[in-house]
Amino acid sequence: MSNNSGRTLILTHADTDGMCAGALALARFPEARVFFTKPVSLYPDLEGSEAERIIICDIAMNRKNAADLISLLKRKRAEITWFDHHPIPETTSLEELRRSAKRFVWSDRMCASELVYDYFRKELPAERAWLALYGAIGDFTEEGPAAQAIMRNWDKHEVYFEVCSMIMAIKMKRFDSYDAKRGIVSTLAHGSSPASISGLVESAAQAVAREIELYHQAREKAMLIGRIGYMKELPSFGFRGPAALFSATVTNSPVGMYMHRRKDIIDVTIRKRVPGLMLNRLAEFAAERVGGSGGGHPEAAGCRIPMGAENAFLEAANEWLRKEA
Ligand SMILES: [Mn+2]
Repeated sequence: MSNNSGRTLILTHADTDGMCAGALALARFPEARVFFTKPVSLYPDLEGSEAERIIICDIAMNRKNAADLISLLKRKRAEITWFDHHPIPETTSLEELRRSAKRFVWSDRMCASELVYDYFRKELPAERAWLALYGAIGDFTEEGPAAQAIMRNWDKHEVYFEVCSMIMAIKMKRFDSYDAKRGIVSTLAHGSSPASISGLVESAAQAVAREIELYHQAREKAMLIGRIGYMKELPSFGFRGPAALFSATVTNSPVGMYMHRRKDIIDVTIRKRVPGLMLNRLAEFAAERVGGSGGGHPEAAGCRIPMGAENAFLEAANEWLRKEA
């Protein structure tokens, strides 16, 4: 990160929920600068910042460096407010995090955008509630009571059109860079609609066409081990969630996975088509069995595992399914 001298810094996740949470924070602090980060890069980003106020949105606490991050939170002079909804790793606790950041706003029932909206709602225009809904739809929490209470005020179809245009468009090259995403965040913070962004709806339509093609590829290529359908190595970066889901759909399995090699590790994306399964637990269990790491949400999870461990990983995931589901 460069030029860290501004007063307010927003550090957020580059997915739909993170962008909407960041936009809500930016609507509250319009002079803030927005940077995208990830759990692994939060520490250096925080350490390098001289901002007086730092708002962290939608970034999970990393279990591996939790202790370092907590001591950094305590050391920083900045007023740090951290909004998150990812599971708290067992290497720390909610109480410890609440003692360490100035404010640690956490729930496992709302997405980050809903949390930020709820926190600043009195200082925001009423229509910024749309961003809470966009984030909820992006992160699959829109059926929760908080999102439903907001949704009743608005035209659902319009809300879905806007956010789904954005969700699909950021899968395409034109909108997947941090600069393009910063542009979207600023548009959202000002109250303009995602679909009004030049080229966004066209990119969304292209993404939809690619996704339909992906479904047809899944019908040909998806494999099955136990109760898990999976695919490997498609030219589909940005489409890993649907690749995992379609692998489950076409093999009539409860769980689907997509595996993608990056350097000497395998990135695994996991989705499900049955209610109730805690995919984050499955990911943790099966990845740790083969010396990798995993996590995420009950609805959508992911792992990194060593190359060559794919079959042992799938066996471990099936073992978890036999025990837990
Ligand atoms: Mn999120």
